[in-house]
Amino acid sequence: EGIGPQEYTAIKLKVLDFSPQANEIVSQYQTSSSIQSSSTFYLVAATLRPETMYGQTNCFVGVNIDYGFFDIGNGNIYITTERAAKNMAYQGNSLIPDQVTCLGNIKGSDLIGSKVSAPLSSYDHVYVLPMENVLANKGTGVVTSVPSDSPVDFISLRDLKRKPEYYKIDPSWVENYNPVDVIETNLYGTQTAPFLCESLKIQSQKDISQLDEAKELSYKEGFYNGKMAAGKYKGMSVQDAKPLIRADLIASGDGFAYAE
Ligand code: A2H
Repeated sequence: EGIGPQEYTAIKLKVLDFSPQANEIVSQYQTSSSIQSSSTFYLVAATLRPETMYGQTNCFVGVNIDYGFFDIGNGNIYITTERAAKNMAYQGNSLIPDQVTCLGNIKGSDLIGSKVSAPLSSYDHVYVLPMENVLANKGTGVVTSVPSDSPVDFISLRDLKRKPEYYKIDPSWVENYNPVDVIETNLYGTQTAPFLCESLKIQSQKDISQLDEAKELSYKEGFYNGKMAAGKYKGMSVQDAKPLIRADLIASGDGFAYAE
């Protein structure tokens, strides 16, 4: 992954409705007064491509990953791994206290089916879904999914659409969610990830090495030769638009800088 820290943008996906399992767990913490009933919850995802946020179609968690409810003050609770919450607290961000308190825990599997609001997405709300390739020790352990520009996101969403019963999800959480046109490149058009997955004949989210190859190709072409095909900076090069969109997300309170 190169030398030096990765500069992520943390994206706050506000919880609109918890899944029934998550609701049960949160209710218990509220009954025992660990969590206040008036709290606002956010799943916090870490991305290296803030300029793609227009194309978010869902949020991915790992079913076996342990997440915590972290009190960041003012009735706001972030759902991330404990490791990420500790890192956030160290980073001198004035919006995050130096000490974040863990108010409770939840497994990724219990978050599946929760309804969240994804900043800048063209979808009004998106769902929390399972992905096998989410790493517990990278970023926040929460991945926001952009299937137009991320090959692993595209293939994982396609797996869920093809086998909803195997992944134990409701088909309505995926069936009307499709890749959006976000970035245009000369080589791949506006659907970079679907194009590369098709040409490399990637079968499923288990094809790790081909997914890595597709990730490299899409990242290079999108960053160096891409033009925005959506949003406020439509027509601008990705290289120029990326820092502007990141700054906008931070200014609106929908995102913050996160490094590791
Ligand atoms: B990226 P790097 Cl459109 N486990 O965001 C697995 N993957 C994770 C993760 C975790 N715990 N945390 C973050 N990620 C993903 C957008 C995106 C990303 C696009 C295209 C490529 C891309 C939408 N998903 O990543 O290993 C996140 O997905 C490829 C560069 O630190 C994050 O950015 O380089 C990226 O991996 C960080 O991966």
